[in-house]
Amino acid sequence: HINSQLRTGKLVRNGEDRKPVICIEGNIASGKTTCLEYFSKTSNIEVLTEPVSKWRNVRGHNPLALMYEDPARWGLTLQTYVQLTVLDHHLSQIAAPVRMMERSIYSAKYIFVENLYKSGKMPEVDYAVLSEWFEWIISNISIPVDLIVYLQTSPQKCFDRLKQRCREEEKVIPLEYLQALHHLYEDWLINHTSFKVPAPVLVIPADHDLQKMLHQYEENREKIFTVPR
Ligand code: DCP
Repeated sequence: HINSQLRTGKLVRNGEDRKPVICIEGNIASGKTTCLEYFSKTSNIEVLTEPVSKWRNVRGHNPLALMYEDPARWGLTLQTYVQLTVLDHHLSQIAAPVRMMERSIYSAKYIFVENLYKSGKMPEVDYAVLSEWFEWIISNISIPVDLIVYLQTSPQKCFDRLKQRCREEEKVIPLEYLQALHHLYEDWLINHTSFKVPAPVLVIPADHDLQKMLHQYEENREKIFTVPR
């Protein structure tokens, strides 16, 4: 079953014939990139990592750094650009029978924009404009997601990894920021108390060291690629 799905990439849903899309979700530094890298070695899978390099350099500007320096001033700027670049990923032609991608337009809105607004760092008018854009996009453009793989971490673990990887822009991130994102993720994907979940969720505990994580990815391979029909 898994092999035939991988070979043909066919997924028939609502009479529509298209290739399955799997989104990898999780907190900052939860290990999404490692997960995607691991599965990129599988043939017949196309892997799209997040366009974070674009967020650090748009025509010579760094909206990611600006957002961390002054979220109230630059949150809208970054999140508008994130929404565009992620939408571009969702809409790009799928080159292999299955697509795996980092995050989605949904988490950009339900986690990051929501967090900026809820924590009082985004003016209400900015939130309203971003929300109008988002609502327009998801009501007018088909953005299929067939499975969400949620890398579930503790905020403390992400904080430790963040300090280790030392990305310049992220040096200012406090533990509380990761805790807030964690709660938004849990309410969305585990407790189902906030926003509509666009696809079935597979939870993978992701606090473990690299070896154990790779082992778990292998153990979950079948579940991941036998995308629910
Ligand atoms: N970011 C943001 N708003 C978004 C998406 C991301 O402010 N809508 C920020 C958070 C991080 C940076 O962009 O500082 C990169 O975010 P990710 O968590 O998506 O990427 P990582 O590289 O941290 O993922 P991982 O370590 O899990 O591979």
